[in-house]
Amino acid sequence: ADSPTFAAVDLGASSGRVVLGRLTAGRLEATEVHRFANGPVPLPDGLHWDAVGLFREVLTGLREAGDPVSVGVDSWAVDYGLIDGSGSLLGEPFHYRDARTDGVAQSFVDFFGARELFARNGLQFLPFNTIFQLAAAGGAAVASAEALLLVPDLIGYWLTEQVGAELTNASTTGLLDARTREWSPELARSAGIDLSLLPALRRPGDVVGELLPAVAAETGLSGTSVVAVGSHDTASAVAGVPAQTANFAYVCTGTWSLTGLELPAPVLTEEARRANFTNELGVDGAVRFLRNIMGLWLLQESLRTWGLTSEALPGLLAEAARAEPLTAVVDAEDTRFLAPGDMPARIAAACREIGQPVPQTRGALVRCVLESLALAHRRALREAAELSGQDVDVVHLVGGGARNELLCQLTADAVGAPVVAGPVEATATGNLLVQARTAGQVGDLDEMRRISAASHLLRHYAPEGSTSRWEEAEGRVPTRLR
Ligand code: LFR
Repeated sequence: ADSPTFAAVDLGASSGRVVLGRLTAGRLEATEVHRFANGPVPLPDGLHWDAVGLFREVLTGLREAGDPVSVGVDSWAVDYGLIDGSGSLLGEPFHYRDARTDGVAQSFVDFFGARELFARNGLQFLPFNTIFQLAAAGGAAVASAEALLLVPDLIGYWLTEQVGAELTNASTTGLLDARTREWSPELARSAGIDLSLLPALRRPGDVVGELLPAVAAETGLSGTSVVAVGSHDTASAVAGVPAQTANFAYVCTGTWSLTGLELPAPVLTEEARRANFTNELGVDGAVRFLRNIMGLWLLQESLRTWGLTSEALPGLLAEAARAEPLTAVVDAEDTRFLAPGDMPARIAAACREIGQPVPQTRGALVRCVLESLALAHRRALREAAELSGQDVDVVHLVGGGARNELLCQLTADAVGAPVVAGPVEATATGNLLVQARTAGQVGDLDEMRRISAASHLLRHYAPEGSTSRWEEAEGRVPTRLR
């Protein structure tokens, strides 16, 4: 008989997909059966996600899924839906790029104390952390809510009617205690919510439940269960990194560049806080010690400003490859780039502020974006190594950016270490492998990574040139210690 199949639902900020996978002879065969667009929806009260629309796409994908033994759902982090006592969704979830947290997050931190907060939850200061979103929303927004469900848990609820909070994604909310790995009553109180709003935690690999009859009828599936995976997409991506050695770093590229190390324990020092590192949880309890770098959002939003689609990308990247190296770089972690809007104008303003030439052509601007990302990867990895004491021998660049040869080469050059690029679908890979483990087919994370390495064509980039050019460029971008 054929080996069992698994279905991964992977919801990204700009697209979602349903991917089928099965293990044969130590390799994962994965096939995408459905892909759909995603993005912010501007409503009068702010930027939202179309969660119900996403669920419909999930059902459409599952209809194409054949006969999987299980389904696992992952998505971006921090955003949530609220449901009331009868299970109704109380409004479309807000998008993390919505401006309602502007200023609120800072005053929350000023009040709570930045050190105290970091010592408690171990999280990087990002204005959209769930804890700040709740503080911005205010008590009235949650008054009639019974449960707060992060996006993959909301989709899981609609598939099974089971309520829960998967741990890797819970670790991005700012409401989890970094030491005990349980919801923190003090943090909940500070966000103005009742602890009971936060559902019981579940772990990657736990069975969430069986598909509801209506879902089974709609998709034609029977006997399929929903399994909790690393439901934070970055947790699944890191599980899917094809690392073969212990001293590896990762850059998970997509809308963001999540750049850092996997560690056995969180780094909660004052130095780590000031360097704005985060300690998120990975599959099997590993710590993802990383920084959020703006990522390919800088490029996506520039294309949108120019009225171009991704079809224009190959031409622009070719121009960028020919453009003069390292003429202008900006801080790719600057939150001024967070909101949707005119990206080239913001990049130009950032260049002017630090006395650098403004890129004069689209090719030069794309080069500026990619070099700024490579520079941010360099800085984050060096600081991660310093703060954790763990060396970096190789950088695994996974996700959509692994297709971008210029980004991969620039990253190798800037970091001064070899880059192994791929898989593009690291997140779906990690999602599927956790399900395969629940089915008894896979062992530990090391084995998952061996399977990932054996299943994908990986590209190797050796560093070229001296890193001193990058050192000089780094000197032009001020650090932002907190
Ligand atoms: C990447 C990601 C990041 C998270 C950001 C916002 O897709 O999940 O890890 O910080 O989206 O949720």
